[in-house]
Amino acid sequence: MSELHRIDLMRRLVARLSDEAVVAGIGNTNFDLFAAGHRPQNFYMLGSMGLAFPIALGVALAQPKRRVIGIEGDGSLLMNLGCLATIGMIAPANLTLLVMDNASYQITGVQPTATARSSDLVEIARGAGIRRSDWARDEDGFERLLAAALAETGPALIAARIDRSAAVAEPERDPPQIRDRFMRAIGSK
Ligand SMILES: Cc1ncc(C[n+]2csc(CCOP(=O)(O)OP(=O)(O)O)c2C)c(N)n1
Repeated sequence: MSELHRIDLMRRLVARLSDEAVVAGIGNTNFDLFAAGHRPQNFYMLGSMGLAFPIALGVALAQPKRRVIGIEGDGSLLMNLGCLATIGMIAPANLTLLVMDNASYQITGVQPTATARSSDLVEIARGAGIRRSDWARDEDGFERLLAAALAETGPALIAARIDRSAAVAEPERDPPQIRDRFMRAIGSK
């Protein structure tokens, strides 16, 4: 499996978006989502690991007609694997999960995570009941999986092994503003 370029993948995702809500986790996932093109329907989780997928699940349930995408790093997802079982059980049709796996806790010093040695987050997600869980093995595979996930009945999880290139931009650290702007953009405020 090749190592994909993080920001390139995020740009490919953002290029496909229209009115989807996107919830990105702490770390490079939210830096890259912002860098690839800010939109008010983006929610940037700050401070706590492992909350992108649970928040995305909540938005997906509250707005079943809207497509919702959650993006999480491997370190953050490993901290909160139980959310995969909840998502597998509830199986929201409008939810797509993206795992950006750089096999490390990069922003705190590149300490290796369990995916560097022994864990496979796609296998874990399948075991948790998210049957449509796949590795994007290259850029074309990523595009194909993403197109299918956004068009078909979910949930679906796409994971990519990514590089550790430096972030090029960061969202403003203003949680109330991020929350209010997101809620207005999805019509819930
Ligand atoms: C509950 C909790 N524990 C620890 C931290 C410190 N911390 C912030 S980001 C981070 C690493 C995140 O790793 P990952 O999700 O893989 O993202 P990456 O940095 O690799 O982009 C850690 C350990 C935190 N913010 N919250």
